[in-house]
Amino acid sequence: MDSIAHLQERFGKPGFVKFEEGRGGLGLVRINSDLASAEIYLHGAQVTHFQPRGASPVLFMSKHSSFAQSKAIRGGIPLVFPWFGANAADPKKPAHGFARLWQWDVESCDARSDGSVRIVFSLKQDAAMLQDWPHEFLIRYVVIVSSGLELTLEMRNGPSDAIEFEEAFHTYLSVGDSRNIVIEGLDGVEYIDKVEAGAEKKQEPGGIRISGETDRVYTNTQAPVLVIDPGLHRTIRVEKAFSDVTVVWNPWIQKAAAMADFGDDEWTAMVCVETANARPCSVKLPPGGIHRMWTRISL
Ligand code: TA6
Repeated sequence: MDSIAHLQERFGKPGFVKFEEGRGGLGLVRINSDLASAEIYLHGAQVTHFQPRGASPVLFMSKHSSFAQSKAIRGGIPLVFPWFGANAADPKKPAHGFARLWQWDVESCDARSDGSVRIVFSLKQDAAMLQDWPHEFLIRYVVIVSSGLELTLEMRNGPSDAIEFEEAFHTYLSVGDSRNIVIEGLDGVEYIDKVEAGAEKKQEPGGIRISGETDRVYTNTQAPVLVIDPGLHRTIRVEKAFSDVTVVWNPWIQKAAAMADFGDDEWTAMVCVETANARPCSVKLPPGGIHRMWTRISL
C-alpha cells in the first residue's frame, strides 16, 4: 500500500489534486478544479464530498461519522460489494460487504483537457478478504470529477469459478428537508418494501415522497431518477447504466436515533438514492468475466 506522501509524489497536481491525511488519520485525495471540488478517502475509496463550482455540496456527510479503519464512513458514497445488506449466510459478516472497509490502491490520476479529473482506484482481494468471500477478483473504481460526478465500478472475476455478487453506490444526497422532496423516475416500478417485511409493491404515480422510514428496493429499473428539492432550489439527477436496481432510503426519526454515527435530526438533511444490482437482480459472472456498473450524479 502506497503511503500518502508517495501517492502525492506520484499523482499530486499542484493547485488541484492533493493527497493528504484526512480525519482520523485516514488518507484522502482532495480535488479542486474550475468545475468542482471533491474528496475521496482511500478507506473504502469513498467519495465524501462533491460540490460543483457555484453550487452547495451534493453529498450528505454525517457530522457524527466515524473515520476509522474498522468502520464505514457515514455519508458520501459508500461502495457496497459483494453483498447488499446483511450477509444471508452469515449475519456476523459486515453489512453491505467489505469493499467500504478496506484500503484501496490508486492506479492512476489524470487531469483531462475538458477540465475533469479522472482517478482510478483498485482493490485486489487478500487473505483476509478471501475468508469473507473465497473468490479471486480485481475491482477497478473510476471516479471522474467534472460538473457532474461519474462513477464506474468494474469487477473482473478470477479465472477459476463462476460467481454471483451484489453491488451498489450507496449514495447519500444532501437535501434541504427530506419531507419536502419529490423523487421522480420510479412511477409504476415494482419494489420490495423493507419497512414492511419485504412486501412486494408497485410505485404509485406522482413520485415518491418521504413521510416516514423509507427503505425500498426498486427492481428491474434502468431509469434515471430526479430528486426535486425545493429546500435547496435544485434538482439532483442520478443516471445509471448496467444497474437494474435503485434503492431509496431515509431512516426517519427512530432509525436515525438508533445510529450512533448519525445525528438524531440528520434524517431531514439527506436521502439515499442508490444505483445497485442486488437480489433479485444480482450479477452473475462466468470465470474471467467482467461487469461494469455506471452512474452519473449531476445538478
Ligand atoms: O440501503 C438501505 C440500507 O440497506 C438500509 O436498510 C440501512 O441499513 C442502510 O442501508 C444503511 O446501512 P449501513 O450498514 O450503512 O448502516
